Amino acid sequence: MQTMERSLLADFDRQGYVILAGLLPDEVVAGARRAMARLVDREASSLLATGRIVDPLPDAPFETRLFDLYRGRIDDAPKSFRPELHLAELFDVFFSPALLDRVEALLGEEIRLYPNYTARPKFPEASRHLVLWHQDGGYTANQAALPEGVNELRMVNVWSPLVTATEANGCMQFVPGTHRLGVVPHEGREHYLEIAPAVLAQHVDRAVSIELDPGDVVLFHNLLFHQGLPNRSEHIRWSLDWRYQDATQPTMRATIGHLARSTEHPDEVVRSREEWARRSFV
Ligand SMILES: O=C(O)CCC(=O)C(=O)O
Repeated sequence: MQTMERSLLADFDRQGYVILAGLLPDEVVAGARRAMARLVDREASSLLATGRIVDPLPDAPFETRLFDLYRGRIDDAPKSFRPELHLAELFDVFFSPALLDRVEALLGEEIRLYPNYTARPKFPEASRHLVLWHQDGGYTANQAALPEGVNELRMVNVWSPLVTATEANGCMQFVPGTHRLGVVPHEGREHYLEIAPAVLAQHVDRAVSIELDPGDVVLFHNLLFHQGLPNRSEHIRWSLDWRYQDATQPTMRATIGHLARSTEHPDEVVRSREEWARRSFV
């Protein structure tokens, strides 16, 4: 095993996350921002067509346009984009060879892009965009329903910003080491689940802020306690989050995702931007 892989595995195992600074090249980030800008264009066209706005603000900056379009009707704004992400440019993000090499070190050779990939335009001060302390496993796992021989879903979560993410605009926070606690109780809140307060209180003082630049990627365990801080800036905190899974396991969802690497089913692997754009959220 190479030194890079050894330290990746050791850090991931110890703290439950690893930051890969500058992993995505500038042109990949620029492509992803262009793709998101097209989604914003679509929102503007639909608002215009239904008479909800008179000015589609074509010259507003990427960092504020979607927010500006929904000013005064924030509750109607999209919280996230998901099926819309079959856009050619995002192939370079989700199927980045450098990223998949790291994921392969963690999960092995059979890798699925899990059917949970999301772009989040986190608006300033909007509670409906606030993701509370949770474990992804708290959403996915009905542990009792796991097939025989499967103790846990082997997954790696990925988060990467499309604008610089800081404490001020709502970067992620993690509590290192909490991936070792298993799935803890969660409670339903208005928009999302939240880790039960009595459990959270025992760990939250060790939270760290994950401030990242575009191109940086953080990999984290799907049982790690994490949240997005509130956005107290005047612009949108745009980010992408997605997950890979050991493709020999079931997704435990009605959707099956897309193969990213496979020696068992090489014909089913997504191989190009065109193919990614042709496929859909399944
Ligand atoms: O981007 C955020 O604020 C939250 C994202 C998240 O919870 C996740 O990626 O699992």
